Amino acid sequence: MAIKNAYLLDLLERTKKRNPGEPEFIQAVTEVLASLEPVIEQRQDLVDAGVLERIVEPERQIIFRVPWVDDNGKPQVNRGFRVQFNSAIGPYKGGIRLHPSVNLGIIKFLGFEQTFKNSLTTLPMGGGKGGSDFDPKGKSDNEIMNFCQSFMTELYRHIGADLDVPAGDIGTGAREIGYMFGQYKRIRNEYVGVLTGKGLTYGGSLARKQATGYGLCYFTNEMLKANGMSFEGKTVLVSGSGNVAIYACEKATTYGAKVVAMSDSNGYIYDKNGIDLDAVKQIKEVERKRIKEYLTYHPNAEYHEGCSGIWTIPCDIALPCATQNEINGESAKILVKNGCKVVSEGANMPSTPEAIDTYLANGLLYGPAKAANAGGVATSGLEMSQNSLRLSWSFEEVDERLHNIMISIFKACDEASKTYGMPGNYMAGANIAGFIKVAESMKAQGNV
Ligand code: NDP
Ligand code: 2IT
Repeated sequence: MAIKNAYLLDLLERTKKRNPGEPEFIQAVTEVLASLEPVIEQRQDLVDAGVLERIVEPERQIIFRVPWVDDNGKPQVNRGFRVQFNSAIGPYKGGIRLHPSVNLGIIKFLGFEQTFKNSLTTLPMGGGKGGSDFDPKGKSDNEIMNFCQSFMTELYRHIGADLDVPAGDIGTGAREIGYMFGQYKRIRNEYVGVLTGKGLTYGGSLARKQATGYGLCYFTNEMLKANGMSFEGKTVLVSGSGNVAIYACEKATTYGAKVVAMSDSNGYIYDKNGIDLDAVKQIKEVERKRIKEYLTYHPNAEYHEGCSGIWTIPCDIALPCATQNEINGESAKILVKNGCKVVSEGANMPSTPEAIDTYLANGLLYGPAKAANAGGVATSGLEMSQNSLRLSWSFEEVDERLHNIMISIFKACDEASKTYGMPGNYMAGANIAGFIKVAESMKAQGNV
């Protein structure tokens, strides 16, 4: 993924200098700029319009204090973020991550990726991301509500149904979105689709919960078909055991695959008979416990401490659905050695650059995050449409639209990879196809 073009190299150097201490952001920018080399060589007009300089600079970055009170009456303070990255093709759109590792660089990498992902969905959404270093683990429901209300008490002034529409991400599910929505409505005194991933009784969309995991499998299925393969009879690893992982496991199983492992940040379970997803849902969605509890349902399954060990299990298809950089070069080599043929990303940027180089050098099919996991935000876009229409569509209707969007995303990646001389490199295809729409829109709208 080395960049050779002198202009892009210089831009990358300037971006590094301007954003010190943000390795994830620089990693995401480097990957996209490297993919854009063949485009830039043909499109001096985009260089002249300053599109590249502008695309790596967020339009607005908001950092704020989030004070809240814990169950012992003790004041707590977290840091809140919202990065409004790019509004060339629509209102800012992207999730809110609640995890102790959250910092500005992580939110910027996510917002940058989101810009191209949202472009690929075919829907009119710009890129944004937010979050906090708040750790939801071990907090009571009351503490979660206190935090979410305080977070929204600042965030409300920066967002809006036609301005910026946040949603879920790590640590933010329907419960947190519900508390944030309630607080927004109370402060603004208006009932609008300002958040997506809402509960089904108050404006949420059917199939949004399933959308990222299902969409990942729809995309992967297209990629497999285009290369004469299928999910049928394949052994699959799914890392994580949160929203994306659970519904990726469900759809892969429906397609005839056998998912044998899942994980959380403490460790992974291996069940050679195939994961019992009802047990995982009970542990994770209902009880909010650790994946280790799986052994109480299936004592013959194995549990191992440490999450990266999951990649040492032999598989045909790996679906990383936990977090960034969860597959490094070494894990990628082990996957290849054990016969893995496909890596398709549910999480955002789960593969390090060394891991991606390993997939491409060994001819694996590689479904990059910004294309493969776009089903979640695409369905958020469908939730926004339903809210604007004041209608709600059936599960089947939303799921069919999602499926068609994922088919069109695969086509866009495939076609761009061929047009720019890298057939089968869906990472380059996704970066190029996502970029072109945003770049044309930025050029057309002038230097803003
Ligand atoms: P959840 O909070 O529902 O689940 C996250 C899962 O990943 C948990 O099992 C969690 O384990 C694990 N995890 C989180 N951080 C780490 C870490 N540092 N190391 C190892 N495991 C970790 O989040 P989602 O399922 O929503 O998100 C998963 C990924 O998918 C993220 O990369 C997110 O950005 C991406 N994504 C999410 C979309 C959505 O619609 N929700 C859409 C597109 C992408 P533990 O419980 O131990 O923390
Ligand atoms: O990374 C992502 O695409 C998400 N977390 C979903 C964002 C959204 O607005 O639904």
